[in-house]
Amino acid sequence: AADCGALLQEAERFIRQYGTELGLPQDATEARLAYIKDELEATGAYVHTADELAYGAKLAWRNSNRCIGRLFWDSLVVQDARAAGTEEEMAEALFRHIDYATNGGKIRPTITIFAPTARAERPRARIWNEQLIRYAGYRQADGTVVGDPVSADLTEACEALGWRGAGTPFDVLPLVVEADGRGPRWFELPKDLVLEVPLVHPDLPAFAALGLKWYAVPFVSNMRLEIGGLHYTAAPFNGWYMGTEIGARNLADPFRYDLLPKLAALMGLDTAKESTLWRDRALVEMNVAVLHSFKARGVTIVDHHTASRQFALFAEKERQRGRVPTGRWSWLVPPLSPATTGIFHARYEDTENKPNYFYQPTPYG
Ligand code: HEM
Ligand code: NRG
Repeated sequence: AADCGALLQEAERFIRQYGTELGLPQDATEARLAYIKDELEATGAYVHTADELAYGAKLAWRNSNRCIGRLFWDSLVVQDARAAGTEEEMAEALFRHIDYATNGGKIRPTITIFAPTARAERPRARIWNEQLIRYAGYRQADGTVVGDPVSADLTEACEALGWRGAGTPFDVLPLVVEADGRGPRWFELPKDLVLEVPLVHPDLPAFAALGLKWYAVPFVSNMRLEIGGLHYTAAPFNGWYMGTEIGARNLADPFRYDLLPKLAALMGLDTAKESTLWRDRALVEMNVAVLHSFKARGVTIVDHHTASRQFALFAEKERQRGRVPTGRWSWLVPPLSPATTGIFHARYEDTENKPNYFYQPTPYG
């Protein structure tokens, strides 16, 4: 009952914002608040309506200061999976999410929301994966990693649960989920659910020989969605990729796939001197290949110039609505040719509003 007051305050803030933005009659909001107050006193928690849940998830996206893709916040599709009480039911809902959102390449921004908790440190549902689809990383005796180094710890955790991967650089990790204090249990993803894009370059035929690919859809699955004081500790969401996430970071970072030296060699660049800008030239062609390959396969993707303009439009619309567009410049600014985009030359207030998506402790390792 002590922190019931804090929860009520958070609930009230959210319910009032919900009512105001959707133009609900004042007495409906007051009645809803009175109901929630009773529910909180009786049970220590309250239950969002399906509409509150859906709007809360959208608001959380709108408030995500590190996200450049927020122009489309109001079109998020919400799958209510609060009733999933077993690992099997969670896996089923996740498979459905992947299938619906992937949509053969015409990606639909979607979120699946599992059971909430009033106390974030006591989650009922958790997903161990950082993303529903990600490549394993296998630590080798010599300290190198086969696959994606970012997944090395989770890969070892999966192996400790009995999972064995093929050992290629692009093995899709299994889903690892916990429901209501049980588990974890792991589930191999059905192959036909995982859309991938083989990477080719529009005018470097030799590029294909690198044998690269990436998965079509980023499903962020390790963040906590907070709405009105309730914590949804399993609430995986997806939009589509901005090309630089793959081409300038995942495949290029020295601590990820680290492919710029290989590509530069393939391009015949002089890598003995930094001043040839071989890194920059390889980086551009890597990003050309990513955007070209996704488009060739009919998979939704956005380049960083278009995304920056979409973000400026989002900020403009927010101001028109009388709201302050918030953002974190260091994340919004793209990692390729930053100063060619408007974001580089803009400034945003990094105020953290709720509802929002937050980091939470890793449940393994
Ligand atoms: C971060 C783009 C949809 C929530 C990001 C980042 C990019 C991006 C480029 C930075 C990622 C990084 O540097 O690692 C997009 C695009 C979308 C989209 C192009 C297309 C529709 C969404 C959706 C949500 C969302 C649907 C939630 C409902 C977030 C959050 C972060 C983020 C919470 C911060 C992640 C972190 O801190 O690791 N987004 N996004 N985004 N986005 Fe979006
Ligand atoms: N940089 C990560 C993905 C982070 C989220 N990005 C999005 N989110 N586009 C990567 O895998 O490269 N989204 O929901 O679309």
